[in-house]
Amino acid sequence: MNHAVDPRLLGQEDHTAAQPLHPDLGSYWMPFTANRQFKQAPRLVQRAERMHYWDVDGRKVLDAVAGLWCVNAGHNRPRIVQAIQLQAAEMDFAPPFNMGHPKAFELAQRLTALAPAGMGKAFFTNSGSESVDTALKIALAYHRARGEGTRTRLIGRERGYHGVNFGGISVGGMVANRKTFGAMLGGVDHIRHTHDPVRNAFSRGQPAHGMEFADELERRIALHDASTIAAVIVEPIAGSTGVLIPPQGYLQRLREICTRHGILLIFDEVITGFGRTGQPFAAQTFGVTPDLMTLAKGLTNGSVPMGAVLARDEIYQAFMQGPEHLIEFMHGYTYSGHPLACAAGLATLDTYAEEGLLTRAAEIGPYFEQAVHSLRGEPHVIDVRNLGLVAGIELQPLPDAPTRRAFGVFVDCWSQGLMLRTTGDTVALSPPLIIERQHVDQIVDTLRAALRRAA
Ligand code: PXG
Ligand code: PLP
Repeated sequence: MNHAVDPRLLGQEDHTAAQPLHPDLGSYWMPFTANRQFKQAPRLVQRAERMHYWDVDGRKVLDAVAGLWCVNAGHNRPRIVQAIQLQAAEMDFAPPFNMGHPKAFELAQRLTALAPAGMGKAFFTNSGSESVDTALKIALAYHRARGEGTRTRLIGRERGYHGVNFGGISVGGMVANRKTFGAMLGGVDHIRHTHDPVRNAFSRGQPAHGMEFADELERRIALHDASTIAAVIVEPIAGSTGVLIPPQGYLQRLREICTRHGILLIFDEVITGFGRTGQPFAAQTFGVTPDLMTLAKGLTNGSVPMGAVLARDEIYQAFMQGPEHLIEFMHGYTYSGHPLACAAGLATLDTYAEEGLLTRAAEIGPYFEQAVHSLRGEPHVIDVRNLGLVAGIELQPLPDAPTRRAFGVFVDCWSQGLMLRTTGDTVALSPPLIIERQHVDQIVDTLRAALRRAA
């Protein structure tokens, strides 16, 4: 056996000499992918650094989506890479039930210190989907622990995305993600989405119209009675369904209604967390504090899978009753607080802090806003919306072929050295927070040219 240190660990690798990798694609059933289409013309990346990927043929590609809304500090940041390497060598795994390791406690402490005041408890998961299901279970168990076990209903929103587990798709509002999977959770209802292009197209920041959409919650409460409702879950900004920015006053009104009726408000901040909106969390940007907050993605800068649920202290305290030797919340994952993920999370928070990244979107946001709104008037563009370092550019769908126009733009941009994301007929931009003006220019110039070529 060869025990020599791999030169890549010593930073001595010559990337120009890297061999192209062209594996057989047959066995992998790819997630959320048109498998047959992809395998005919695969897009395979092999290496990444800061704002860029390199594909298996060595082509450099600018990353305008932070991987998948997660690599907020940019790729392969040395502190994070090193923390993972050191942790892997020191301790691979620690059982999370009735055992612990210091980094999990330290990360919980550091994370809650970033959160709105009063959200002092962190429960660890391995993904956003698990965070959502965990938060829904906390909400149900919380009411029961307080003697309000009739509060079993959950309320989501149309065009919400809350991951792919059964709880998440039940409260979610993406038809395609739901329709094939049967009855899902019972006792779930939805309020309407906030997209209103007739009144709000080409808004910069929060749109002016639509605060009253929150009043639908009052109607759901009137229908079911507050005593049956446990929680309402929304994304502060709906990401996956096309970057829908909340109208001014809307989240405040949701908060006010929930508080008045004793209903928990859950913010799903899987995308909006960790600096995307110009503050550590969108709750702070919008000045609305939820009761529970779901996190993932930027928590480890995308480097090791990890999610978390942050809870208000009173919620945790409601569970801390009964005999002390009994488990208070019957829930947890084998990999909750995994050492590699905790090490990556701590190094990620260090990187964010050292470089001021959690507020950087507020600094470069105005330049980004100006640039994306310059696409107004380009072919097919029917709306541009933005906040912080996230934007949606909505295209007129091709007649009888929804999504195809945007997907064509995505493929074109990829061929021109730019990776973006499309959802439906909306192009989504959510670049790493280390982005510089020249990258913003490259993104908008490349996209503009692709729009002018688009069918
Ligand atoms: N909640 C929100 C708000 C999300 O955006 C999840 C939960 C689920 O997280 P996991 O880690 O289980 O994937 C997400 C994830 C897209 C896209 O195309 C977005 C996500 C996932 C996949 C695709 O916009 N966000
Ligand atoms: N399925 C089986 C058979 C298991 O034993 C476990 C965990 O012990 C799980 C599923 C859940 O796995 P995880 O804790 O990684 O979510």
